[in-house]
Amino acid sequence: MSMTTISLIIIFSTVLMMRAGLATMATHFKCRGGLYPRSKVERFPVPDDKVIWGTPYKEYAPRNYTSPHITGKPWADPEIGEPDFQPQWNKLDYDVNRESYLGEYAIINRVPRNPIGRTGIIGRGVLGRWGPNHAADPVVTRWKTCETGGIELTKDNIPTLQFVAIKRGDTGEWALPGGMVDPGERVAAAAFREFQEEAINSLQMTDDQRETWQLEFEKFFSGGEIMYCGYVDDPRNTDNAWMETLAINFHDEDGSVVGGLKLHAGDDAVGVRWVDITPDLKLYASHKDIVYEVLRKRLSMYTEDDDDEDRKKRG
Ligand code: RP5
Repeated sequence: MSMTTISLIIIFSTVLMMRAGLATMATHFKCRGGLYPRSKVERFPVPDDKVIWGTPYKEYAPRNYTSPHITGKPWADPEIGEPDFQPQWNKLDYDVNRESYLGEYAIINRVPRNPIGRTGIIGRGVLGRWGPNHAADPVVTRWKTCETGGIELTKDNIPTLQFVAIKRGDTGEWALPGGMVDPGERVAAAAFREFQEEAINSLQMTDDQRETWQLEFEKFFSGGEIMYCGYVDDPRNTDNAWMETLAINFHDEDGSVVGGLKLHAGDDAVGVRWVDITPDLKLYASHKDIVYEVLRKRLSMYTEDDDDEDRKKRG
């Protein structure tokens, strides 16, 4: 067996192991049990076999909790039943996207129902929108390099993919530098904006600095590839409000564009760094599944390019 074949086998079995996968993202692990974030509200216990709505759970009596902090916020919906609030569920409601990537969600007693199942709490918690709350997640990647500048290979001849992670101010967990899509905003634009705010601290830049940064990186950030769109197992989800995201991978194959980026945590982030994508990675919500998916795709493209002469010279 050639070295390339052995590497291929190791790469694919590594990825399979790491891929508890996107399937597990579409269920509740992090938004079930314990205290609801930033509150003293206990979620009603939901055993594994009672998550899906199709399984009867007569005793189910979740508390109703909507954080007082979201009341009146421009990014938050009013309460259901308020006379001026006539939401168009499952549609683009003027500039608020109330469509779910998962298809049509049910409206029960005038309130959207979480399409994945029970979370142990009703209301909106700290989420602004009833139903889907849309986010965008940039996954900025490069290959890990060695001192000579070439791609570093493990003893099994596998390259290590790195991505830009931020440390969230609210939970202290490492996460993708994503954020909410503003009403009317394009998702790709939101991903680029969030990266600038959280990983580059563009909010603290002068106008000139921002303009120079944008000129330099706009081309790179216009070439992203969608890697995932769908549900996020976010600890803030409730039975009536949940996170969905579109994750876009911006990959710097030879590390020449963003490889040398100066990272500065900004906005809601308290830390930022390049992180190796390894099997023991721990990330916020279901971000681990997203980065594993990016790794799977990048490694399969890397092996397709295995005969790339330039790369061999670089390595
Ligand atoms: C996650 O929450 C999304 O994947 C995205 O990373 C993030 C958006 O929420 P904020 O960071 O704006 O709180 O579900």
